[in-house]
Amino acid sequence: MKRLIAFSFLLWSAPYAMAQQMVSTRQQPGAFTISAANMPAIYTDAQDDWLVQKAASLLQQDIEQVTGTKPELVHSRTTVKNLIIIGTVTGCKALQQLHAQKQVEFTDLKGQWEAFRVQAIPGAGKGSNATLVIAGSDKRGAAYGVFELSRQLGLSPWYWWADAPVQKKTAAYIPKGIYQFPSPSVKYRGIFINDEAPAFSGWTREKFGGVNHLVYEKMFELLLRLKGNYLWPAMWGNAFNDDDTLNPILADKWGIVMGTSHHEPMQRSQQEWKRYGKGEWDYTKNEAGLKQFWTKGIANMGTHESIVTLGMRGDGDMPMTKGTATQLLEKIVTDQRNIITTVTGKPATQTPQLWALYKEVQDYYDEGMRVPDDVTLLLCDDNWGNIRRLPKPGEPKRAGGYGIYYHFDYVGGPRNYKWLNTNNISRVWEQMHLAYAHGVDQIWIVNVGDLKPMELPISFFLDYAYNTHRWNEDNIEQFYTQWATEQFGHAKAPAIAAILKTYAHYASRRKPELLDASTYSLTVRNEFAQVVQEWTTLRQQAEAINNSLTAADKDAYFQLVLHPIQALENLHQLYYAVAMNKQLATQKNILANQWAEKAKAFYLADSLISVKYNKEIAGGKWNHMMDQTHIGYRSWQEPRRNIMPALDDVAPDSAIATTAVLKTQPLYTPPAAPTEKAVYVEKDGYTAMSATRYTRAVTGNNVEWKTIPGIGKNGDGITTFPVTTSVNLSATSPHLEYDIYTTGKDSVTLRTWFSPTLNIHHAPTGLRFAVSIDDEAPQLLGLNKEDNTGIWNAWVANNNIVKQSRHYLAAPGKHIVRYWMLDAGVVLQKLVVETAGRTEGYLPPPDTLSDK
Ligand code: REL
Repeated sequence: MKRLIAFSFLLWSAPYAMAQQMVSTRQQPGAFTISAANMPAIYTDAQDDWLVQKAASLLQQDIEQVTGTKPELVHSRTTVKNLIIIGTVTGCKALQQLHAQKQVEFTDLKGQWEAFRVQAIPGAGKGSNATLVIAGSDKRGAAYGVFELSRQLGLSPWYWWADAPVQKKTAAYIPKGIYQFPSPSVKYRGIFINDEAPAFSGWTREKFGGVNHLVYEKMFELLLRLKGNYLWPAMWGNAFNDDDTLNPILADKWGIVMGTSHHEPMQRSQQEWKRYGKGEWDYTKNEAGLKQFWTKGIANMGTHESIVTLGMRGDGDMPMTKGTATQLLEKIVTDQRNIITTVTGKPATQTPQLWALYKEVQDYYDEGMRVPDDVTLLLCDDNWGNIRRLPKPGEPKRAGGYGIYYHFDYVGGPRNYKWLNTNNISRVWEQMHLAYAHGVDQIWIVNVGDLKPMELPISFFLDYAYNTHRWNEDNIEQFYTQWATEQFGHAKAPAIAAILKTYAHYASRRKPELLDASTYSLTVRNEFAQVVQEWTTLRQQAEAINNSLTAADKDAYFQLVLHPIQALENLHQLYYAVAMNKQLATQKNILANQWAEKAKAFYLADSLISVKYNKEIAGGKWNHMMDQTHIGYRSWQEPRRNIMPALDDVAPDSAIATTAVLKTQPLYTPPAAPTEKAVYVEKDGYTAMSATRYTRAVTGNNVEWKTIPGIGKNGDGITTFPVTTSVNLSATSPHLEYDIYTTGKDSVTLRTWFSPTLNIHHAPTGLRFAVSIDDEAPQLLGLNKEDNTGIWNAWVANNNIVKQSRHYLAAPGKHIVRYWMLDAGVVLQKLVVETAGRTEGYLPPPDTLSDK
């Protein structure tokens, strides 16, 4: 037993980098069997938590879906069958007996947060029953154990929300042994349903009669299957606690920790204020009215597990006052905590709370405002997936720690993005890794819009929050394969994963809402045609896979893979046709009219693609989920309906050309992956190099250079690890060298392309780096010190920060470009030396490699 304890402690304390594989399809001696012929019963202690019973009944359904046979649910162990025993270590007597008999050991599970252990115990002798124990340290731990088993048996967490096909099997085996799942890396891991009109609200109205407990129960189940535990509910016209009294009760039963969004304090929604608030939403004028309103929020919360949002913003998610009223906000927080103490009858420190440093609220923090140490500081991104502030390395720890509020969807400037998933998980990983490395491990919550079609990034976000040791810069792209396997099975996964990866790369170049006929250049490098061609190829590949699938896979495949590709290929075709129409019309070329007809056909096709999603897939189950408008933006706010872009018409009698075509360059073919060191040469007046294809990497100061695959607008990116280590500039500080050969000389511009990382430590210089060519002294540059909306708009719209510096080349020929690392967190994608003129175009130019 001592050895068992020592062994299990070792496993327990070690972070686990790999998902623990427990289910096998290979029969082996002593393995616990789940099959039609040998179907175990599912046992729970009738007195154990409601969620344990719920998880057991869901496992019953899951096993039936996978094997075709429904296991029995029992509360007694006097059965002749093998048993799956599910319970919490504190609430399941059978588990306690097995522990007393030294058949299982879970002393170390007690008191843990959401940990669980699965143990397969063979029958002691012939005819005696085998047992599979799923023991949770608490109710969520037990539920996670059950859903981990379901997932490994072949039931995706998205089986309902995306019709993911069940990976049926006749038998599954859990080899004898102990499978450990320690507490998650991040304590609270959740999603925010937001910006939910027209899609989610239209869908819920039709399918559930509103945003009520019927849809929330589906969501709670999904969250647990994804090992999440936290939710900010829909709040556009919706009030979780007020709309349906079953909502909060069921959330608590399901073990979902509830909050309200960053600007809805004290567990009361904005809608409740609209419905019941008395007086103005202004603490200087209506302190009593607001206190009364908030007191009710905490009273309604009761003992339901919650995280209370503190502070206050202006009504309707607006800044509260002009400038920063620190004293006022400090008073509000103090008063709110007094309410919490009075209503709960416990010190405020015993109720989890957060203060969100969203938009202008961060200024209060930067100007010195602090909240009590037990309150979690919820740091935020810029609504575009770029984290704004992180604790400085070495800053004293806070009892309430730090969290991140992140976005996969947004309503606001420079433009809403609500339609499709455009989030590249390489960047999500890089930003959330940066956060975790800076000690942000208390709350991770992400705005997911309508929930669909964010299935993939939601899975990644919650998976990574659950176990931050699992994903890193070397294996991040394997997430696509793992995810595709869970949805479509092993055989199809590699091909589907490749499609998903390419999609993420292309879709994240620019939000579709920001695309128009002028985004890509028609002439420079034939960029627009090139981009359209890439989408067409991807669409053809995705359709070829679709044609090889069985009917059972097709609904899920359309939702998760094919739809966004068809929709975005079509949208690019539309804007390309508009661009061609305009360009040819300026030349009075009659062919402009043909392109106008094409554009109209693509505009129509856009609706047809949405109609297919809404009406045809899964028998119309997702009707309205694709109601979001996305063509015809004139400002940041969405158009009420899609609007066909304006076209030009060339009257036949005014045409002066019929056959002239645009002057374009030949389609650019990306170079094959380098087998040896790249040699860069000047072409068309510039020399371009991918940051990751350096000639030499110089390490030092205990930092190393690592590639982040797929993070770039047109490829990979490079950064330094550890991401918390900055260095001072010296001859030995870490740098990358690129050998280039130019034909030009004299004054040149070096353009460096970066991921749009923000000034996370509020440094007056911004995050620093330096560049030099040949023997000149390195020029120190700040990546992101600019703090104005105009520049930031360009960063997020272009999904890049491009910096430039001037250099002098004494002669044509060989030169060495050096990029010096100073601050961590900077992700470099591309360098371009412009010897003769600017390299225009939306995408960075392709590498100018030597032909030799
Ligand atoms: O994306 C955000 O965080 C905010 O714009 C939203 O939280 C906000 O509540 C908006 O949907 C409406 O008020």
